[in-house]
Amino acid sequence: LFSNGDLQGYPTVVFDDSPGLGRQFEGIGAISGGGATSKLLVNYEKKIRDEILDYLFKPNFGASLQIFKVEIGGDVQSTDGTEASHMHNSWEENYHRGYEWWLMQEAKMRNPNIKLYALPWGFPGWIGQGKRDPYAKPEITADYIVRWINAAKTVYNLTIDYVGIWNERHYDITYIKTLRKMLDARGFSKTLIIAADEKWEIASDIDKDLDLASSIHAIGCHYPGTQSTDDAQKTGKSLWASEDYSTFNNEVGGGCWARILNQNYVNGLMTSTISWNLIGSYYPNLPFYRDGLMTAVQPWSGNYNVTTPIWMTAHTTQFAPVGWRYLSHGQGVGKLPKGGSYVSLTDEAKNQLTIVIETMTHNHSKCIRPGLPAYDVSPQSIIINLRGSFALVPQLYVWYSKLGFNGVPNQMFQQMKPLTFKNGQAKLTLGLDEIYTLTTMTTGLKGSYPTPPSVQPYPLPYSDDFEALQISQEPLNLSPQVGSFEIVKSKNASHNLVCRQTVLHPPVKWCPIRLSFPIAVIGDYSWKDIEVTADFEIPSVNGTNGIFVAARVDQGGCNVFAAHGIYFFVFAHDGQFLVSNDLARTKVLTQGYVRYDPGWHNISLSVAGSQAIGSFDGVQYFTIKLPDKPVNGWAALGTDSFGLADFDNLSIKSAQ
Ligand code: 147
Repeated sequence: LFSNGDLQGYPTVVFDDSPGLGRQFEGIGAISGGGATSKLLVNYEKKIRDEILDYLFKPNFGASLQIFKVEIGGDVQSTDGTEASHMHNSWEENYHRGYEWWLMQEAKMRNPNIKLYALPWGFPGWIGQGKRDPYAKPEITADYIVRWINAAKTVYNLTIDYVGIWNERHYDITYIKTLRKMLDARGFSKTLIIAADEKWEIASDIDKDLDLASSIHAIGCHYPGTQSTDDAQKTGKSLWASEDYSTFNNEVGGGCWARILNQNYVNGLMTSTISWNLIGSYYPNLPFYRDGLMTAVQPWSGNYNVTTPIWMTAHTTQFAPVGWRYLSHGQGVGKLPKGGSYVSLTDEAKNQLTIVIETMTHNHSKCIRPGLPAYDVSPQSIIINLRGSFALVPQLYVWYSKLGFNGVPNQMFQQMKPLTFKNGQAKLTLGLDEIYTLTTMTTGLKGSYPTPPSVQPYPLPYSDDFEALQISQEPLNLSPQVGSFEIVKSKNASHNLVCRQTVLHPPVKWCPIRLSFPIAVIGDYSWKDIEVTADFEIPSVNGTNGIFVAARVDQGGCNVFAAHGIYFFVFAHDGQFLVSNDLARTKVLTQGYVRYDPGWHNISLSVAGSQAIGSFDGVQYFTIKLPDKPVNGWAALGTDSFGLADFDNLSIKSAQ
């Protein structure tokens, strides 16, 4: 008889499918968008870009993501920039804008089984037909969304598996039903609706309304803090953390992600968790810098960082495909005796078993939100007891990570000696801030590429004539914060491809405040003494009133309208120029008139120390003494109002 004397005295944790299983696992994902979070990724040289994409999407290599959620661009600022709408205006459609189409194809190329999920943060202004409300005319908004889903299929052969309503803004029941009906009518009955990307409150409406209930696949809650409500659970709908994480991707970020990946199911029965964001590929000093699974902000050097959340993700995704079932609570899902949590998943045939255990301590696993109530974790040994279909499993493969703090290096996603079982029992000793995967699966692999090139400053002098781009593409490096900028062919042969601000009317916003003044920022936030020069033309039909170039621009994101800096505006109607200390033009430093005729012009602003010099068409118009602030910031260009303006031959150089 087998004696397990050395196992006595340790608490037993049972893994048993025989009492029945829990919910079906629907996958771990990440978001590109909400907004412009992948902006700088596109411009990496292909070889390095492919490496980055492998770390994110390639099965059994890195994060091996199972769901990819993208923004349906709405020409609105949606956190770190704007993403282009496929219909800037009601009379046109274009499916070659932005980078989400490209990114979805890259994801699918690596993993044909990855699920795609799409969600708008905002809408172009014409939606709502005069009311700045996407639900004023539900058919028009549903048509706008279904056209995007249809183009995914017809233009790119991409199947959109899930679609949402309006990110973190109110939902409308009539609109949800209208969207469901239109999807069904146009051949997209398999595209499932996730609602409402806010909190759980839609549960009570689902409860009251069978038609609404049947329109929705899952309730998607943001930043649930691992909890769901009784109401939500009682609907019987799948429960998703449809946006979560948003935490600086150092070791604490890794701890946050590992903890919520387990505990969103343990505490809240959530069967999918989706990270905001996929990859932090937006300039440092934009909001929520590095709140992605990894970071890539240096297309000019090729530098990127594979950070701990990538490997925390791999602990689940590399060993549990979408469609597996969780074991039930107390039989493979729960909290450990001395803190930490465990989940387990099995396939349909119950041939495979994957157990994920985490022991993240409180201060090493805080997420950006909500607050994390106090709890304790201490080192512990437990007996893993396999029963039911798993009683005879002789060994489990072991993958291990430990987040390093106070100078101790990380140990990330390492394969250890298998854990052998006698009489269905094995002892496991757990430390702090650790994650273990115990699995029958042999699929695990820690992918790696050579160390990326080192960090380099933004290259100067810098110039872009936009000739290397395709029509409809967004310019590289220029990061739109308001308005939408894309490459168009100029009527003027000597300019050929130019960069156009395309948005004609204020959009249905996502940010809490209204943003005017289309602006795209570029470069290095630490720039002080810089010269920014561009050619521009304001089209006579649908043109803006004026344009600007700027230096030392100190804010982006939803706060961009409050940005300070040095802005040199020129207005077309009378040739007035104006230099201001803020984008909103409340702090005018000087003004006057330039000689202005229709057609192409050249504008140049040079700031150095406490002096700024401005030239127009080669003629110097001002030399002024500058206020003390801001000291540094990005270069930028933009327009004074919505309306068309074309830019070309952007050039930036040091003004020291
Ligand atoms: C979310 C947005 O959906 C994302 O686009 C991104 O902005 C992300 C950054 O953390 O945040 O929006 C939220 C903004 C504020 C709260 C929750 C979500 N909040 O204060 O609870």
